[in-house]
Amino acid sequence: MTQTETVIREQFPFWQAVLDAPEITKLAGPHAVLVGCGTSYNLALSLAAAFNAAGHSAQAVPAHEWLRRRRDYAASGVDLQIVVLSRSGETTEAVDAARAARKAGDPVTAVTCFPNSELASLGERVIIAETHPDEGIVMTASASLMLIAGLRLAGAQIDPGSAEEAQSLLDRLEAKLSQVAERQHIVYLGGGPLYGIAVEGSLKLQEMSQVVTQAYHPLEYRHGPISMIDANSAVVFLYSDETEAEEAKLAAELSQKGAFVVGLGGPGDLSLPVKTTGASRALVVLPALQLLGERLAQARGIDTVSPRHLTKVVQIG
Ligand code: F1P
Repeated sequence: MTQTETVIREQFPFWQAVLDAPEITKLAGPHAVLVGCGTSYNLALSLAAAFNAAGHSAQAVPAHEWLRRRRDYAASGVDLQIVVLSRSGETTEAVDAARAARKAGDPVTAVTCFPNSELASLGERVIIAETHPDEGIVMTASASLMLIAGLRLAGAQIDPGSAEEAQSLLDRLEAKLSQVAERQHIVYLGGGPLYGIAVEGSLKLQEMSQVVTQAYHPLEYRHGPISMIDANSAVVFLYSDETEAEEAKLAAELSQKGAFVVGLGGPGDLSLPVKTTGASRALVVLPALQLLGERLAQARGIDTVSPRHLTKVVQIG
């Protein structure tokens, strides 16, 4: 088993510590701006939806956008706080966003995997999600762990069976991956809290195997991107329980146009039921998408421990 796969499979015992951590309580206070880069930004996208659904107004903004173009994302004079997500706690834009917020007097909550990081030193409130020690450049276990921390900050309900279902979904998907591995164009669709996870699934695959991917809110896909679909496409459909019926019609249309549709939580050429509903479905499907990235990389003979052009931390001098 590769190092990346080992970390993906061994992440579940780490989940429990973050699920149980007594210091992670629902965030109080004004509108929350969730910032991060790469995977951490994708988590922010998913979490902003979870915050809003749980009654706390929130938005996700890439760290550099927030740092340099704040006026384009929030009207001046509006009370807000920022939640900065960064596995390393050392990413330049994330750290600078936290520093700028402190200077502006906005409360900062830091979510990171490293207690001695620069980001941790800048947070008024610091949430540590300890990750698997062997995790490499590509974020896998840490993404799930920071998602759990964020869901708890949002006050979202996390289904107690989430870890068990995530593990079972990962195994069920793995058993049927060969038809996806043959395709060269992979599309991820998900709405609400699953949109950030769709973008994250798509990023994993790009990072791990340099496959051309797309990620959209489900019904947006009909409005142009559908022109890309042919027999070379696979679609990973992250169904929302509330909108499954209209999403299933789109899935059928995509299959009919030649795509191989993997339905997580709904119908498809391969359909894998998901019991967990609401925002915690985002958590349940994430490890399966991580393994999908790794398997597709393996099928292409790519070593995901040292992915092309990537480093574990992006620090801009
Ligand atoms: C974020 C990130 C990762 C990406 C790459 C570089 O890091 O962009 O998402 O995979 O390894 O770093 P962090 O701010 O969460 O540490």
